[in-house]
Amino acid sequence: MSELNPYQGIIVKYSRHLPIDSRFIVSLHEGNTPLLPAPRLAKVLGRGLQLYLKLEGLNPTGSFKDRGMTYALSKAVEARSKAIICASTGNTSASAAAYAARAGIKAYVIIPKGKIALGKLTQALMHGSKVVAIDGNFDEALTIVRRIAEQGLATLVNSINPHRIEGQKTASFEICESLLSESLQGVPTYHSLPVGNAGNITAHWKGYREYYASGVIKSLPKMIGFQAAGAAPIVLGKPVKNPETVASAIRIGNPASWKQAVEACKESGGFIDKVTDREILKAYQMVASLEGYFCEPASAASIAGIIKSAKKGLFKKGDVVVATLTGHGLKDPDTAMKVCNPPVIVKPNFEKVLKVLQL
Ligand code: AN7
Repeated sequence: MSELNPYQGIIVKYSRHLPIDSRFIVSLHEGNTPLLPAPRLAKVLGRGLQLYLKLEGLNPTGSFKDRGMTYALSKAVEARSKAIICASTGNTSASAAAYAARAGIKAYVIIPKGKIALGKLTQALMHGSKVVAIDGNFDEALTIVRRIAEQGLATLVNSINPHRIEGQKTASFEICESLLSESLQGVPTYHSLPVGNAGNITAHWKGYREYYASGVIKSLPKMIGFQAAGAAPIVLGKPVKNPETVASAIRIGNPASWKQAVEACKESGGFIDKVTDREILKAYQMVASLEGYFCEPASAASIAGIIKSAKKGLFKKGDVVVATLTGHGLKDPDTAMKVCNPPVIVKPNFEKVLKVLQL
């Protein structure tokens, strides 16, 4: 471990849980993200909730995907793979492209045409991946990618690759450690996540269970997941053929980890519910304006879900609630600009500026 840089990413930190020969580690020093208290937002929710935001947008490529990708790429390199492939609603492709660049191997990315936030597409292109946009949705892209991987042409790095789930579980480890350091017994009462392909909620539950089994924590959180109302197959109990939502990251109609996510919620005593685009956009603006952190729309589904659940009377006084903010807001400036008033344009004149500022 270097003295200048003691933190070297999740594989080094959690080597016992993520076994690999250190020669093969591909890392951008991901993880170690803040667990930020959100007192102003908590006050709006009432009931004396203790709300914390896990800022996964502060990972190197701006989303939680980096945790799974560092391990998936390291394992691909260990297996002497020369190329990786993924289907993506955006963040997976950005992360896969970055880690493939770091590893010096080729990345192939299949995306739904016109449905990827600009920042994410820019990342995939900048990192030198080969990007193909299909005139279809994420689920169709994943079907094609699976076939390519089955033919042995490239290593699949979507979350059906078990190494992705292994890496992503470290977010739960960090949350437990942060809460233990605040003498909160290390475990939230509820953990809220947005649900798309359902890999992340599956991974988090696995992480909590491992820490419980090894005695680090003495209880388990209830896992609560939220899909966008127009892309809510798990809530509806059947695949959605044409998923639609403003939260493009979770525009998924047939989640790969469907069964595991349902199990996680059931085992933990939680649930999966849906939130409307209007609720998502409201939560999106509230996080930014009340807490000073800018997340992407899909991430705000976790907060919209907490707001909806609070209204239904789910929480008790003193409950500790963690929401994962999965991706950074700067990835999707187009959606942000649509919900904000544009700046007023005036002549470079002192009085005119004062008047517009209403000062
Ligand atoms: C910001 O990038 O599926 O339930 O292809 O980017 O584990 O799928 C992204 C998913 C939540 C949902 N928040 O997580 C992809 C992709 C953000 C995301 C999710 C995604 P999963």
